[in-house]
Amino acid sequence: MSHVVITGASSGFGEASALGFAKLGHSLFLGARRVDRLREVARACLEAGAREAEVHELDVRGKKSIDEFCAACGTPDILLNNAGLALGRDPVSSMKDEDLVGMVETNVIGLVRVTRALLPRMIAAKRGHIINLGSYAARGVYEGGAVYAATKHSVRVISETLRLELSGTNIRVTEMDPGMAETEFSIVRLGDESKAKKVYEGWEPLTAADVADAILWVATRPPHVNVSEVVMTATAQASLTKVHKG
Ligand code: NDP
Ligand code: 8X3
Repeated sequence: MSHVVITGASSGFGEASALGFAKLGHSLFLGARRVDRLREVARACLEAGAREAEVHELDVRGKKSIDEFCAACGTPDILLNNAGLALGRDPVSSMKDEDLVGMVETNVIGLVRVTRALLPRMIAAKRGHIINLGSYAARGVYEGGAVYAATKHSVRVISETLRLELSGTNIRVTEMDPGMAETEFSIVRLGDESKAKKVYEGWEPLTAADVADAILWVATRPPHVNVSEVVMTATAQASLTKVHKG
């Protein structure tokens, strides 16, 4: 039985992974801003077989919120740094300042602060697994995605650096880099459900369950095996800018 801490567990990959870990009988500590949604996820996790499922409000853009969450969450065997978002599709020349700051604070600063708060306990326990949600966008660029891709390139750099810094501690670090998946991601990014739906029309994107499957696979390898990076896309997605429709 492992203790699994998940940031951004109120929807998408975080929710699907929580359910997957629940089915294995693990204990869960779930964070996000939408606590009502978290409670529903926790209830489903307990029904699915989780040993425990606790929820705690978490806004990774707030240091105090991170400190309170991390004070309450115990020592993770598995830390899934999943909370993240894209805001807008504007070019650099006209992107909103709030989108710029929102993506950097959430995807980079929040991820590092959560990791920094929990690592000393994991190091003392001489075990653990950090799984960071990067993106296929950590491996290339596209117009209207400069800052989102930059934050995900940063996550990849942080994952690589952690593997060096944690050498000899018995802590594993995995970078998960999925391509386009139909979650609430595009609703958050575009601010509109019908625009979001169009992103996935006419082809079959990844689902949250597909990505959770891969997360569970890396987390269930024997302790001496570290899956460093996972790059996965829908079969129809050949690159960041090429999706086959129809
Ligand atoms: P969703 O929008 O469905 O889920 C995002 C999760 O992150 C939600 O639980 C949300 O919770 C949480 N979150 C966002 N901001 C904060 C915050 N400030 N504090 C705490 N939690 C926050 O999207 P996905 O499941 O698709 O995204 C999960 C991760 O995967 C993200 O890092 C994303 O960048 C990445 N990704 C997504 C891809 C996709 O195509 N869907 C592809 C590759 C990577 P709440 O709003 O309740 O706080
Ligand atoms: C999300 C995938 O291609 O929209 O991380 O940037 S993409």
